[in-house]
Amino acid sequence: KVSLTINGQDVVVDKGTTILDAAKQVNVHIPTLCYMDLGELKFINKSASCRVCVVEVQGRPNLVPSCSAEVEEGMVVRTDTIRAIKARRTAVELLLSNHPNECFTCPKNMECELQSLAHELGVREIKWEGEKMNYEKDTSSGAIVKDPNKCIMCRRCETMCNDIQTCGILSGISRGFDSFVGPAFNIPMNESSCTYCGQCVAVCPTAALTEVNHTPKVWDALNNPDKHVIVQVAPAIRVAIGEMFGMEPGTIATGKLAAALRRMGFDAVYDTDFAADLTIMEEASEFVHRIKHGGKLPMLTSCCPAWVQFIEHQFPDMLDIPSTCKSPHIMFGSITKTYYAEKMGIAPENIVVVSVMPCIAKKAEAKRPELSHDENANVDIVVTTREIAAMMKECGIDFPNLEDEDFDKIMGESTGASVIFGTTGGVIEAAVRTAYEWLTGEELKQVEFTQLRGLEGIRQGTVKIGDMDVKIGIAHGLGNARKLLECIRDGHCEFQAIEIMACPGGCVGGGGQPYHHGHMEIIKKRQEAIYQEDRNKAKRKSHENEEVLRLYKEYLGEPYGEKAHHLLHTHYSP
Ligand code: HC1
Ligand code: SF4
Repeated sequence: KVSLTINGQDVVVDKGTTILDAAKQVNVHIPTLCYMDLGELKFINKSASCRVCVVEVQGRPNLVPSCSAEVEEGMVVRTDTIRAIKARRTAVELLLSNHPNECFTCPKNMECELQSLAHELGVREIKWEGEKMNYEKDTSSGAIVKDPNKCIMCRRCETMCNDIQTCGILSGISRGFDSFVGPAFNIPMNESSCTYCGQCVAVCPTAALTEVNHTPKVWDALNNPDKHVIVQVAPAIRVAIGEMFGMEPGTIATGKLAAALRRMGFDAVYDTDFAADLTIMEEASEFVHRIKHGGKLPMLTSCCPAWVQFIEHQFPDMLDIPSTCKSPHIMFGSITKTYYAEKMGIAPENIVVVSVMPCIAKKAEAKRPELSHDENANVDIVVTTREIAAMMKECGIDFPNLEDEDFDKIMGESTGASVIFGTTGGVIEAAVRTAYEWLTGEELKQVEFTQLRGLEGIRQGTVKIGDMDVKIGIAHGLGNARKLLECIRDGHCEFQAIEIMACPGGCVGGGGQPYHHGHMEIIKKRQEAIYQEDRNKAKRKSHENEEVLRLYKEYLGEPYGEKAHHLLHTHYSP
């Protein structure tokens, strides 16, 4: 243990603790900017490059960055001296001196950490007029916008991309005032091996990295009387969107979400969860088929598009393990423009499918040519949780006070199995609930497979199905995915089924979700809410979804049959 004083208060902490963490224990707040502590992910960005967290330590001539400096016995720290306060303000003023300072029109307005700091530190003027950068914005990916002019070199995105996701796309480019973070040689994002996971966007403090704004397309569709505009919402939206309206993280807002979307003027309000149940019908069938016919094992879930990009770029020799199932929201689009179009008597070309996703990679996924029929994309527009919430605010919707409503019929029913898609481990748990009953012919009484749950980066469990021990592996975050795949490729790990999600926590931690500013406990609360929503459901197995069963009976025929293959399955290319 080490004893020290901070602003005159005694504090005793473990050796190795930083001054910043020691200060938290006596409720002394020290502002930070480049610092990022990803809690359970056990990653800390403490490059100390921004100098916003400097404090005064008695006996030291220079101010000390509290995020990286460790406590020492007898240390006397002051965070509130004029010198420390002025130095912190100067650090922010310097950043602002060559920042575009177009806050009114910036996509990060009111969510920008640099802006909040300027407020918190009492910056009232920008004393220096530094040279501004004048780089082009990169929108090549159709998913992520990179605006180097707003990069403050905090390098949080680099930590995310390189250390956690192990994608290695982002690094420092150029020098001095002109420096920013981007792909090597500043090639366009779409020419890099970026997966569009959006985790760099999730941690960027400014608008140097944001999602491409697709809300104008949604407004246009909603205002076009010739278009029938259908919206679907992903499992992870309902447990996060409340945060955009000041509700507590982990608030379940399913009914309010349906009500708000209806008020916005969508012609039909649907749930991707319906399609998640449909996905399980196909994925569990494929799994049973692979087991019975000596097919390739392990089978890997395929609903995460960043993960699909990752395996295509990084493990092209393993493209026979992902399930061929399209992701649920793409299945939904495909069924909407065939089954629903026929049922409602609407021409598919007049239907616009809007997906509300917690994910940025879904924007790129929807553009994949193989995910369209007759040049009509299965899904037309993808907006994130943040984008749809912004639209609701523009519509003047008082989200927290809305009365709950249900999703529309025909494709709006869902089971608990589909809800848990939104968190790491959920897709495979949902698949097991169905595969168990199909393989054994017995009723599964205990539907919760707790050994598959949690936030450990890599988890494994064995599920007994009849006389078979099915070994299951789960990874979230692409760095963990890489480890799991390498282990399989090297022959050190043997699994029958694996689930991989690119984002920490799964979709609840997606790059399009309300900014969590690195607070992993928010992701944990969203995850708990997902499991609660599963418990709230009367039906908890996908193959009990009546609307899905009707879809097979009236239209698709057998699960994993010919028509299902044509509409619900895809392929991958290196
Ligand atoms: Fe997901 Fe999925 S769960 S990928 O994590 O399979 O984005 O929420 O919509 O498609 O259902 C995301 C979430 C989402 C799909 C489903
Ligand atoms: Fe890296 Fe993901 Fe950002 Fe692409 S989207 S640069 S892979 S963190």
